Amino acid sequence: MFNKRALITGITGQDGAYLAKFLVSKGYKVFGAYRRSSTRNFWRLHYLDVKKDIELLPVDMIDQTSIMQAISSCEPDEIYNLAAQSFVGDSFMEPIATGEISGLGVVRILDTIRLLNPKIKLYQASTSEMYGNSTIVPQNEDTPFQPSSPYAAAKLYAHWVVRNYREAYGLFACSGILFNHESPIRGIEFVTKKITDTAARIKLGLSEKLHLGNLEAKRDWGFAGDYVKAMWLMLQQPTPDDFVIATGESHSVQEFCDVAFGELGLQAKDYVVVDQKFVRPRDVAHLQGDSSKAQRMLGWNQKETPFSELVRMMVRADLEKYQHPDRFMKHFLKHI
Ligand code: NAP
Ligand code: G4F
Repeated sequence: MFNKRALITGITGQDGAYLAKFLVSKGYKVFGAYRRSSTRNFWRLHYLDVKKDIELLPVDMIDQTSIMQAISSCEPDEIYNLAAQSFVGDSFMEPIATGEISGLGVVRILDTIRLLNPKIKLYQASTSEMYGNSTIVPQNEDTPFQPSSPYAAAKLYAHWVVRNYREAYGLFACSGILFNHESPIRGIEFVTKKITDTAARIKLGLSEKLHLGNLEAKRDWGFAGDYVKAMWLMLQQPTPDDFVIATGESHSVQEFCDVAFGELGLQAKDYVVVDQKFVRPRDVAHLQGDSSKAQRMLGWNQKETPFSELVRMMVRADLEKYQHPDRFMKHFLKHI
């Protein structure tokens, strides 16, 4: 009936929702691992209309027992470890929690796989943040890592441990080194969503200014919907390996603002204010990825959603959210 069984950790996050949608479309039985909280948090799954198609399992990445129980009960062929404390800014304020969740979390999964069923394939969500302030641009799989935040250091530990379990125990474990990817359901704390959300509010007279930190930082921004396909492709290969996933283009935060406000017929310079509160103790200046290995070996297409289309998609979704709050609120109301 179902082709395969997949367990996704971080199901309530941006990538969890897009990956669930993608795997369901491929005929998978999808299990979603979520952490218990006082308020239910499944709005992204409703937004993409996929909540009805998945089975939810309670898992906290700092709790080995919950991980073991979930994996032994759903018997997955593939596990996608997307759960993380994923906000770089907060990792400076919560370095230990970040290390536990984003670093050690995957070891708990790897050991469960090793002891329970070494045939289970694992995808680990590695990140371009691991390159830090590398002077080499663009970055590929051979570029040396220079993590510049507690988040990046935790993810680099996870990255190496995945590789170590692959070599030491022969597990089918892959890391995707994904560059920034965004969407209409991106978390509001990330700069792209903060820009498109505030620009839409300004357009409608609901806000006056947009307060940001470092406007010079450059990122390689792609669309999350395109990137989850690469995660799946990695686990369909004959041998496990690590791959960079990126568009190959970078833009500054300032440029993102210009395109987003321009989309609404406004000029960013009239609204953007630099606020030291949003400048990090140490920032990463320029990330731009070279995904030629993934294009060659996975057949992944880096050009599917161009930068301008991504910004437009996000701005339009935010405008619609404030113009028709009832349509957006229904995703929250569904699970109350
Ligand atoms: P996200 O929206 O922040 O989602 C993170 C997910 O992790 C959420 O479901 C969150 O649950 C869950 N989580 C956090 N702490 C947990 C814990 N202790 N136990 C169980 N679950 C926990 O992140 P994303 O953008 O989808 O990214 C997915 C993964 O890719 C992350 O590992 C991220 O670090 C990595 N990554 C992202 C990007 C990017 O640009 N998006 C680039 C490279 C790598 P709650 O909803 O309960 O908080
Ligand atoms: O949107 P950001 O917070 O993303 P960042 O730090 O690049 O991290 C994201 O991408 C990583 C992949 O490279 C992921 F691993 C990670 O989980 C996350 O998804 O910040 C982007 C840039 C930074 O240089 C930041 O300093 O924007 C700059 N920025 C300027 N003003 C701001 C702001 N960032 C945020 N979040 N908020 C601001 O007001």
